[in-house]
Amino acid sequence: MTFHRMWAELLPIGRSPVSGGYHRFAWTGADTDCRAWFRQQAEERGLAYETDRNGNQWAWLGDPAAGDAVVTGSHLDSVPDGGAFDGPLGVVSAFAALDELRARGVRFARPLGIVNFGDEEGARFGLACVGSRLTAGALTAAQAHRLTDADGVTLPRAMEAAGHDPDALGPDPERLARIGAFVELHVEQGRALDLSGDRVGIASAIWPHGRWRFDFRGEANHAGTTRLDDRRDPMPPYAETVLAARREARLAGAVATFGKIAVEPNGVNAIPSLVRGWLDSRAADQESLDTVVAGIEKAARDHAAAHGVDLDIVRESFSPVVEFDHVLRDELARILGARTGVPVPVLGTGAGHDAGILSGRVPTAMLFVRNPTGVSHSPAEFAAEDDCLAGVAALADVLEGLART
Ligand code: HGY
Ligand code: MN
Ligand code: MN
Ligand code: MN
Repeated sequence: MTFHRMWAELLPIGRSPVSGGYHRFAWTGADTDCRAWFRQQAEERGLAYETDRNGNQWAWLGDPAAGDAVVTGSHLDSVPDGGAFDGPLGVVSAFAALDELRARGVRFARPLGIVNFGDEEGARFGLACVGSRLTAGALTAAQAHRLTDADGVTLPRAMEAAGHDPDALGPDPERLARIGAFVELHVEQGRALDLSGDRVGIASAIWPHGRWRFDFRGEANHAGTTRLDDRRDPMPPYAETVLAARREARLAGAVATFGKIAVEPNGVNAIPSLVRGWLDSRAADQESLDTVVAGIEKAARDHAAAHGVDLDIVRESFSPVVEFDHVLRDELARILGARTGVPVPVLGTGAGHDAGILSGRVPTAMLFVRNPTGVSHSPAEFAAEDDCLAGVAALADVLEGLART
């Protein structure tokens, strides 16, 4: 099946008819449909299919027990109203690259695996990269069991409802030990390749990043009858905190985003009792990130106190800086440079990936495919088909170079 046909099959799953954006949250119906698609791709190609204890899906050519496997893939879930490419491009390209290598008659000396990691975006349970974190031991089973969605459904119940037994969640060191190299192809989530005029690039590093929950608690009261001086309104200190986040991030050359908010009681004529905002912040280095978050926290506390509002700040997740494996990165650069005759650009990114989680355990690298708008986590996310096919060809060359007899 061609890249084009695979892409067309996935395209309608979980797409909003209104915005054209995707709503493929872990263990929902749309995610289940994507997972069924993955399994079908594996079986059509005669690959050995398995779901691991943490719900990640694998397709194998050759016996993974032989070890030193070359693995590629990404994720199929999305953020709320996400784009078509973030995640699926890496999975579709993996199958397409395998088809290309079979067409070239390449014989592999190492097992070749294709993976779909579960719940990369964390859109439903709040934590990103749940499948890879569990596998790498960066999230314990007990912590995973406590993850709950906005409707109060826990992760284990959601898995169960989607047909995955959650009893065995936990680290999977034997599986990781069988992987000799992991290469994730991903749409670029910025414009570096567009600006440099390249179709494909290699990742150098992922910025450290995290998510923090700010709970501003005040007192609900009537919007018409409560004098301004008598209010304990959590909305103004929240708003001041959003502005402080922008200021602090700019000062440090970092980024900070309040992109999700919950208000109680959420009535147009009621002063809120609670404003809960989630901060996502990222910086090129740990020190800058610490400075930004400390500055935002201080501003939030000062403004909350000035409004007689209580404040709790909880760090919900954190991912330290990732430097991808230098040996593997150089190998990718050599393989791709030999093919095209021009050096392949190497770039860093502020986006998190399963590759970042795995990189502490397995030699890991990433390929990026040009995104002319630079937009991601939005229906406007885009990559031209020619560039996607260039990505497939690059991935095929890399897999061939790594796994050939
Ligand atoms: O970077 C992110 O927000 C997610 O891990 N893709
Ligand atoms: Mn993403
Ligand atoms: Mn992604
Ligand atoms: Mn009334």
